[in-house]
Amino acid sequence: MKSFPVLDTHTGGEITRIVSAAEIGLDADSPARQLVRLRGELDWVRIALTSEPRGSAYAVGAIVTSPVAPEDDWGIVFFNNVGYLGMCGHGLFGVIEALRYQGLINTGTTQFITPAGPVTASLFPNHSAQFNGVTSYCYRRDVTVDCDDGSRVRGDIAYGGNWFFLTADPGVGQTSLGQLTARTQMIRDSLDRSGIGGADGAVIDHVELYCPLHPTDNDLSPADELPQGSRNFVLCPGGHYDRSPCGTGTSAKLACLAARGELAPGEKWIQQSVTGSQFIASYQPVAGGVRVTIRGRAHVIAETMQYFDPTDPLRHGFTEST
Ligand code: PYC
Repeated sequence: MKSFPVLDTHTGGEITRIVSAAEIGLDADSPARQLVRLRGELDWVRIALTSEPRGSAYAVGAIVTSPVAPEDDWGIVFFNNVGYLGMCGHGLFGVIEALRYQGLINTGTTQFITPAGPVTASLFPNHSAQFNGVTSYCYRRDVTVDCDDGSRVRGDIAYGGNWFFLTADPGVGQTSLGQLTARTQMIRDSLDRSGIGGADGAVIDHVELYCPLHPTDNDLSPADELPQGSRNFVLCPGGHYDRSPCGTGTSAKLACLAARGELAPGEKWIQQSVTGSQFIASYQPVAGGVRVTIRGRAHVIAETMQYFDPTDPLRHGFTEST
C-alpha cells in the first residue's frame, strides 16, 4: 500500500496541504522539470488531495523540495483541484509555517523557487512571515467586458504570480458568497468568451472583486493607525473563492494601485479577505513592474498519513466529472 504524510495548514482560513517531494518519489529539480512529472505520472497526488473522499476542491496543495546543498533554494510547486499554480501567497505562508513546525527553518531569511520565479521570505519570532513576491505588473487598465446577464464590468488586468481581473464591486460587503461566486464565474467566462487575456494570451483564471476595507478584530496593524486597504473576494481557477486575502491577488492589486498612482512605494496597504483575515503589503518599483512585500501568517491544523489502498477504487478520489 502506498502512503505518505501530509501536513495541513491554513492561512486566513484557506487550507494548504503540504507534501514532501521526496515522499512521493519526485527528485529535486527545477520546478519546470518537476512539473513535467507532476502533470504526468504523479498527477494522481494532486487529484487525490483535492478531491473527495480525502480532500476538498477548495484546498491548495504544495509539493516541497528540500535543498540538496546548503546554497540551494527550497522548491515549491503549488496545485489545486484543476492544475498547477505559478505561485500562491497563502500557500507560501503555509509552507513556511510547516517548515518552522518541523524544525527545518528558523527565524530569518529563506529562499524559495516556484514555477513563477524566485521568492525571498523572512520568518519572525512570533511565527508571522513576510515574502517578496515575483515581479508584478498591471497589464491593461479600464478594460470593459460585456457579461451574459447584460451588465458591463470595467476592471484592470494584472499579473501577481497568477493572472487577475480586478474590479470594484460594492457587493463584496453585502452579497452572499454564493452570489459572489456566480458573479465572478460569469465575469471569468465573459472574459474568456470575449478573448480577453493576459500577456501572450495567458488565461485570466482569477477574478478579484473589491470594496472598501471593513473594520475587523483580526487587524494585524496597531489600532491607532487608519490603514489604507480593501476587502476582496477572489475567485480561484477551480471555482471556489479564496478564504485568505490571496497573496498573488495582493501583488496584482498593488501593481494596479502603483500603475494608477494611488499608492506610493513603501506605503502600507491592508488586503482583507471575505473571512476578515488580512495581509499587510507594500511595494517597491522594479524593472518591469513592482515587487510586493506581503506579511501574514499560517497555522498548522493537521498532520496525517495518507494511505492509498490498491483495492480501494476511490483511492485517487472522485469529482463531479468522474
Ligand atoms: O494566495 O496567491 C494566493 C492564492 C492563489 C490561489 C489561492 N490562493
